[in-house]
Amino acid sequence: MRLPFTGWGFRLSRKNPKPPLETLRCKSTDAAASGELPSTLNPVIRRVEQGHRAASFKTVDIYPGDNPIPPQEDPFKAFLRHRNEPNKIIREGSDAGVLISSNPHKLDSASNLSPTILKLLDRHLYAEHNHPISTTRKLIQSVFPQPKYQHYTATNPVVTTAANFDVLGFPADHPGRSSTDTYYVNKDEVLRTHTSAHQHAAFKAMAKLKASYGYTICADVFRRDSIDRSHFPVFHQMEGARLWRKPKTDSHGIRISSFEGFNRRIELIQHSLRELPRVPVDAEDPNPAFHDERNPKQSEHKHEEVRLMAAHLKRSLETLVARVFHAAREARVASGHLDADTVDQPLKVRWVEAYFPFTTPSWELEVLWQGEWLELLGCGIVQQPLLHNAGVGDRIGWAWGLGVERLAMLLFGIPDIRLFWSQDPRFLDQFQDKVITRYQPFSRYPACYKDIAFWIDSSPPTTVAETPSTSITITEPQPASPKNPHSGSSSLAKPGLAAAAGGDSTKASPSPATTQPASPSSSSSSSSPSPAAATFHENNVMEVVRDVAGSLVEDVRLVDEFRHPNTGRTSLCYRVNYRSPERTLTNDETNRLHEELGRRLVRELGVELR
Ligand code: FA5
Ligand code: MG
Repeated sequence: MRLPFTGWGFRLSRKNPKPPLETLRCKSTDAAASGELPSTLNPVIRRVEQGHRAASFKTVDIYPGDNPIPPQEDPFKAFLRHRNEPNKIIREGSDAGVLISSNPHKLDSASNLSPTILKLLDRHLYAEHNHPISTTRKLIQSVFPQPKYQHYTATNPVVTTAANFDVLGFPADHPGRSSTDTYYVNKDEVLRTHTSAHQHAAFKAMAKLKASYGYTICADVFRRDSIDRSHFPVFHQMEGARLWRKPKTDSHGIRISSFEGFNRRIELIQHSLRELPRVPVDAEDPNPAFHDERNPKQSEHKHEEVRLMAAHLKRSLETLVARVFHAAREARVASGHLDADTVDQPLKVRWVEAYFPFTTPSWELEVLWQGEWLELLGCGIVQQPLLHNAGVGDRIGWAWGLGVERLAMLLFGIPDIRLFWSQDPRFLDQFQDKVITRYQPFSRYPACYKDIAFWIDSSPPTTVAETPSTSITITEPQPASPKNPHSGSSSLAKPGLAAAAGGDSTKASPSPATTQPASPSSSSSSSSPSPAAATFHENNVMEVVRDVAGSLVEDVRLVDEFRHPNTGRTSLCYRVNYRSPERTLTNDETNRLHEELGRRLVRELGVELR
């Protein structure tokens, strides 16, 4: 069944967008946009003071042009280029490095890349013809049509820590910066944790684009996270923004005063709002457009501007969600999974106040899907210093960022996030470009649960970084229900303050002083046990599991935790659910994996098996 939407016909200018150089290139017909992004900017540091939300926004060069080989290139980097073995950690003497997207990177003591994560680079699922991630991207882009919106993809996953965090005003102690949450290439570079890492570059590009007032960016993003059916260390995000500039002249080209310019801008936003279609969405939105303490507006912005921009942002995103869910419902009806009556029920969504360092006020959008609130996206009014630093300080506007898999799972009825990475033709052959079809499970292979228990410290007291899943309750693993891909994943919808770019704000993050980044390719190289006490973090267990068993593990959860009354030592027991989405695992195979997991946990995290 083909989607009934208009807007599918926009031109995708490059079929296989694999630019050879540092990326985030405009894929548009606008000549100004088709080259490199601007490479120089004066460093400006601005501060905005908003009570506890004080933040600093830095300007740096995110895209230093063509990344030409410097005349005096570091010999080891030259060696990496010469070896030309992409996405593989190469060691030579005391040096270690990796070639990613044709760029050599040296590793250092901050590096925590693993072979497993490196294997997942360069897949570019968002550009793979017929792939559900690619179709979902195109569906989202169709809601924000060219040429008013430029559509970008960013193939090189390595960004500077400045681009990922500093430019966006992330506080120094934000949990997203922790090495337990983020993949560090070295102390200055990370695998991007969100597409917002490219906001600054995209805003800089907008300064040159007369015909456009917004953009979308799609890319893969990387987070050291828990393991379950809706979390994978790589997933896709899509980001969008829309700006309004303050006119300097009236409709006859006659110069107007700054005051008049403000009034005209309000009229422009009003006009854009009126142009948006009204969609049949039942939206719960109990909060005001902004709230001085909880969700403040920026001092530069007028009340009316914020009210109108918030309304425009929310209606645009409700339109997006309505389109996606309409397509999902049609596919369900076509496949006999839903009767026609259910189709007519209005879609239920709710707006929740949120916090992102780079927007204020901010919100998250949740959708009621099969009885559960599911978080789809974060959004807000762009922090003005960010726009100033990108050369578009005369404009104001909104931005959003969403998880593409979250939408794709709902659209196609795909129950397990690992399936998106499958190269099994029984999966891939089910999908066609720009066609929403219901995923037909080709088989459900048996699960094999195995527990692993260990002491995490040799001497009291121990601090276990708290995560939502580290409750002490013993839970029986929930069998996956193909009808409800999100059953048991209540962490998907968490009202309250949101954490941007990973680093769940509900987690206690280890302080920088006690944070112990894994050594380069921690999983394979470290032979001396690191002290587990005080530095233990659940995400490190997840990372070892991923390295040992890759996508053969469906989920991992803490099922028991206790403190020994005499010694004060803490014991944890994790249940690892081995299940391949593509074949039956043998007992021997899972036993071998599980034993290897035990050895690696001892070696790399310094735990003591029980
Ligand atoms: C961000 O990453 C912000 N950069 C979004 C943003 C952009 C806010 C622009 C304001 C302006 P967050 O960490 O909440 O926010 O992630 C955004 C979305 O990505 C989530 O709502 C969810 O749909 C998706 N997402 C987050 N973590 C995962 C994960 N581990 N697996 C799959 N999808 C995820
Ligand atoms: Mg969030």
